[in-house]
Amino acid sequence: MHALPFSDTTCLLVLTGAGISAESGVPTFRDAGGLWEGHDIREVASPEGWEENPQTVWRFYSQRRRGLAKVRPNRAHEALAEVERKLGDRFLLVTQNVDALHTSAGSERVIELHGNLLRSRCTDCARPAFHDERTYDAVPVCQECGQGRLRPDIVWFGEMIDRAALTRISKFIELAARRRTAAGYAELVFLAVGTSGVVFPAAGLVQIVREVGGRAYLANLEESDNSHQFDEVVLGKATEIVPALLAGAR
Ligand code: BV8
Repeated sequence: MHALPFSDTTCLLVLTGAGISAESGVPTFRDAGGLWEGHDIREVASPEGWEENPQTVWRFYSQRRRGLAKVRPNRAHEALAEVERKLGDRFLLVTQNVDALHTSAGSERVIELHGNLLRSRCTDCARPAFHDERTYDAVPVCQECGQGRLRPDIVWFGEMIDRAALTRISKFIELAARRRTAAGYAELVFLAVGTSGVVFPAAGLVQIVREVGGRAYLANLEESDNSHQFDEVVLGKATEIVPALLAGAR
């Protein structure tokens, strides 16, 4: 089993997808074959689906909120929280997952690129997104403005990713790329875990890292859509391969 090439100046950027939470019992996007909990993805995870049938969307997200009550972080989530404690600001974790399991495992330097299942926000007023574990059969009205409808604080297909999040990621890459190893690489290692490499802009990160001279590793159960873009692909279950890959972190 390979470990990542750590030195005491290595910067580690990690991207996780649904596969890292699979062993915690959270259904992946891919295994659903595009039919999450019996719903067509577009129907429940797009602005069009929301406009057409907000109630169906809330039933879908309520079902997933209920599912979260039973799940816990696994050894892969915990290994990433451990590495963050060692590397500090030389570490950044970007997740496509909305299950908040990285935060529960103790990770703090986390960017939730696609939002968070346990937050809701108003479609109309400027009320900031707020922690919300409630489940809804009918579409809730915002208590603050009395007009808007509450929606899950999730980025749906066709919706923009938070600009500040993207800026934070590119700054991390830029800073790390300025430092070179003796072998001439950027002091930047990119590790993607449990993602099919289908959804953008997350799936485009490997390309950006390679362009600045960073090294890219994929830890996944099987080859992904963009496996060929990685320096190395380590196949296996996240709870087994991620702790081993991170063993040399310092
Ligand atoms: C954007 C929220 C700018 C929902 C999600 C046409 C019109 C509009 C947009 C587009 C377009 N064409 C392309 C786009 C861009 C679009 C996109 O990428 N589409 C894809 C489908 C082609 N992206 C967007 O719309 C993004 N916004 O681009 O804005 C814009 C705007 C308008 C027009 C153009 C551009 C927003 C994307 C965010 C979508 N929201 N989630 C929710 O989660 O409730 S994405 C959804 O897919 C989930 O977040 C999920 O995480 C994500 C990706 O899936 P993965 O995480 O990779 O999970 P998956 O199941 O696919 O794979 C799991 C992997 O794990 C597998 O490989 C498996 O082998 C592995 N695995 C399984 N078990 C294990 C394991 N590995 C290790 N161990 C195990 N045990």
